[in-house]
Amino acid sequence: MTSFKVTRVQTSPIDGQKPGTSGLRKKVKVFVQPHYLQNFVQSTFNALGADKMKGATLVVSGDGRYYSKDAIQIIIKMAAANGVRRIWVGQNGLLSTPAVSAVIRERVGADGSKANGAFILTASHNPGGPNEDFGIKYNMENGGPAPEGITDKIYSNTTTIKEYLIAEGLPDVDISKIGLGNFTGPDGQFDVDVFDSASDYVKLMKSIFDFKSIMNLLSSPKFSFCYDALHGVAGAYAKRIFVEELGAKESSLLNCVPKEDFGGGHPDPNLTYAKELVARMGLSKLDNTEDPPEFGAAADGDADRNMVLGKRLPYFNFRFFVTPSDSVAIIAANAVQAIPYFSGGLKGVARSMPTSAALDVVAKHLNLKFFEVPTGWKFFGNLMDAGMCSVCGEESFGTGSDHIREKDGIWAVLAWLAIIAYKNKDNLGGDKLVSVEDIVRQHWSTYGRHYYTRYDYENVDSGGANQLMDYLVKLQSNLTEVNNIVKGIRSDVSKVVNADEFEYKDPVDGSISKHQGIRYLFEDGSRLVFRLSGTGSEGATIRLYIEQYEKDPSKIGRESQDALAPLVEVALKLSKMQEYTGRSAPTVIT
Ligand code: VG1
Ligand code: CO
Repeated sequence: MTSFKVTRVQTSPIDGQKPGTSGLRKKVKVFVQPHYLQNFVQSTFNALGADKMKGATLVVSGDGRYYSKDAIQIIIKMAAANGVRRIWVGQNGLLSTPAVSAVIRERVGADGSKANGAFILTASHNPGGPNEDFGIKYNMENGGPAPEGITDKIYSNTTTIKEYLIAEGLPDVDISKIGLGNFTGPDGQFDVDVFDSASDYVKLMKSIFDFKSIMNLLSSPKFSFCYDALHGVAGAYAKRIFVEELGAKESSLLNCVPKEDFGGGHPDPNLTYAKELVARMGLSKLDNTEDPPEFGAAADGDADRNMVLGKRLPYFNFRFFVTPSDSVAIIAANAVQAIPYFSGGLKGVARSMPTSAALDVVAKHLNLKFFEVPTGWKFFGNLMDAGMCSVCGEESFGTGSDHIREKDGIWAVLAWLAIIAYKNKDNLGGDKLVSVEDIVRQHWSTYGRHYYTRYDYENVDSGGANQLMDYLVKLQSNLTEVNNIVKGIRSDVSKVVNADEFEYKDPVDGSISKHQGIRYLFEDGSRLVFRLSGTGSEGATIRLYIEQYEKDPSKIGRESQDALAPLVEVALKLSKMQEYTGRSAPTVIT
């Protein structure tokens, strides 16, 4: 057995290692600087405590982006030196973010061991490659992202760090082959277990959904399906689940080979970046090829996000887009009937603050506990651990449930397939499929429709972005002035009745999170929300969220950009967007 020694390497603090909404994300060029990754990893070990690390089992893997393989070898050596007993690595270093969460919660090692936490190597929906982004975050024993208490401690450790520990004499581990490697160090035995990236996750999905009913749907000549992994890690799971388990055609998969640079694309599943899927869903008739698929979906780099599209008639240039805010509401409304895991009822539902209130209306109708939390998945975990929440979601293409403690892109697609299968259960022999569009329109006619859009201004000057936010906060102290400005812009929008910065008190541990977004709330339920992104790696990104509720069934069928035009105009002028950012249009509209 190869043995290793522990070396203490002198280092000094590096600026800017504060974890954002979901871990530390920076350009690869920043991460490869001497000691950069090492400082962050040691600061994490120190934040968790040497006692906790001694004898621990940690998962290390990610979405396979550029620099992951080097980072995995460094983390293995540092873990060994910090007294960790076992490292679990998905084959080739690949594990989707939801699969990491599932592995922490479900996997049992050959010797009966369970994982204590994980380093997830991803910058999620940010592009990858030598000139793009890398990222790292730590997940806890419950499978969820480290809470703010821990990430604050990690950050403060990065500002005082003096040394890190690394194993000397430990060879690089071959992570391309499944198997166990044993080594010895000063603390005794150290193992590296390379395992199949998909099997634990596939097993979990099979325990949640009725795969047989989804298979029936997929094999029906009336149904057709398309999944775009945007060359992210979802591809590794899509093939196993949709093709091998559920019998979808191999040709249903687009961009399902994981690549270090996501094929040069931006692995963000929205109408702007998921270009191939969008084309397949809307433009096929132009090429005289087949009809567009009935159902299309996409994932982001680490497979925790999802976009759901349906066929829309006429095909020309159209597809039916399900807003993520509607998606979580529709899943919650149908979960008990369509998904065996929920057959005993839902414990409660939750959404992030900027997500539309579509879920609120479902919660009210079904008499469910309801929570509104700040942006980022870490806030849902406490509710789920306390048995208060079953289904939750964010407007940013994140949907999930208490089966794990991360959002789950493939789970969301399976949930939609389960709902379509359920709605068509007595109808697969009939003539017309109950389509994605039918399901959404039925939902709107029962619950009303939340028109919703998000404008992102990416990579704007940080100074201007901060000034805009400061201005909007200041304005909030005088609602009369706000309403004068609003009336001057458009006389046909309702009145602002409240304006604040969102603050959250966790009902489980009592912790308080302040400054979680600026809200302008209107009398008719409309909302404007402004936030600065916490996941970018350069400059600032301003997110503007615009929402309007419509209960009148005769008015729920409009195009959302038309319905929201007055509020959009108010939002842009009220915030002086162009003045502060120099931008006349957003980078992305969803
Ligand atoms: C964004 C989204 C947020 C999501 C986060 C991580 O954060 O708005 O809802 O939880 O990304 O998603 P921000 O701070 O940039 O708005 V993922 O899939 O990038 O880990
Ligand atoms: Co992601």
